[in-house]
Amino acid sequence: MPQPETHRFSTPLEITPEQVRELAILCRTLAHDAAQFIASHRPPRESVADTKSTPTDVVTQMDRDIEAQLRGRIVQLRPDDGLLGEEGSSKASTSGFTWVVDPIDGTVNYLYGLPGYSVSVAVVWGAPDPATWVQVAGAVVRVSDMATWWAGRGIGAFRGETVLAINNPVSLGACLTGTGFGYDARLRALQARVLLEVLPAVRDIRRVGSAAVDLCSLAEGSLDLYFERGLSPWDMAAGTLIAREAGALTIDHEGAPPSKTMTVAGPSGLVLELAEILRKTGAAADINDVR
Ligand code: LIP
Repeated sequence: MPQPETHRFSTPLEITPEQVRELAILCRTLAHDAAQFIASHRPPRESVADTKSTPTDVVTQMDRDIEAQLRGRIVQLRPDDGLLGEEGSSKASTSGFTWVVDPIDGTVNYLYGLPGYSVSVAVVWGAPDPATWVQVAGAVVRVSDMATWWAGRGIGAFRGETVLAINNPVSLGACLTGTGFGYDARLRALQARVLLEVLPAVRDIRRVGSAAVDLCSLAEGSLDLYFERGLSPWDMAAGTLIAREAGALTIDHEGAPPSKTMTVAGPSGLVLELAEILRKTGAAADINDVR
């Protein structure tokens, strides 16, 4: 008798390294083609099509067009898989696999013509929820220079064909640390307070504007450490896998899997040190309670 879908998704993932690699290469191809389209079709002066959670959380027509293109290709190539996209795509999975896509991560950079934006494509096993998903493969392509980072579960992380490995700085004080800020002014006020504690403890802070690029920069050693509150599944689905396959520990501030509440990534000892500062500063506090 066929098992209900929920039962099937709770079964462990059984997949060979060759199958993981095939999925990783598909992520890479989809992200690469989308990035190429963006690079060749960006109008000289881009404009805002709409806003989402707050007036500063913008969406452009390109975000929507790219998500529609990714959706079309995924449905055609992998009809049984589910889909979750930043611009609203949501399709249930009947295979157990779900694609988690961010058509443009770093939309504000895209809008202003700054280089830190990317396409992120990942495939996960189970519900597309960072608390429970099994990340299988993912790719991030930075549009400005077509830098391509990709990884598969258990097969490593790569930039092009180069194997990636994180840095191992001697102390927190030696860490160039990436972070980002949310779109809600109350959250930003809290994030500014947290920075008062973090900034003196690290080498310096970088705010590039694309969480996916930050996590890949960590993977290749152009950042040492990364933390951010407020990431959605599509911001981190490919990036946290790439960082982990390059040797990073990826957790929330309490040691659970990364979540919207907090993502901390880097060498394990330093991640734990930074997580402790984040706990002490109340970085994950309810923003309604923050004064
Ligand atoms: C953005 C990020 C950025 C983060 C923003 C936002 P979007 O994604 O990746 O680094 O700080 O809060 O989530 O909205 O451009 O796809």
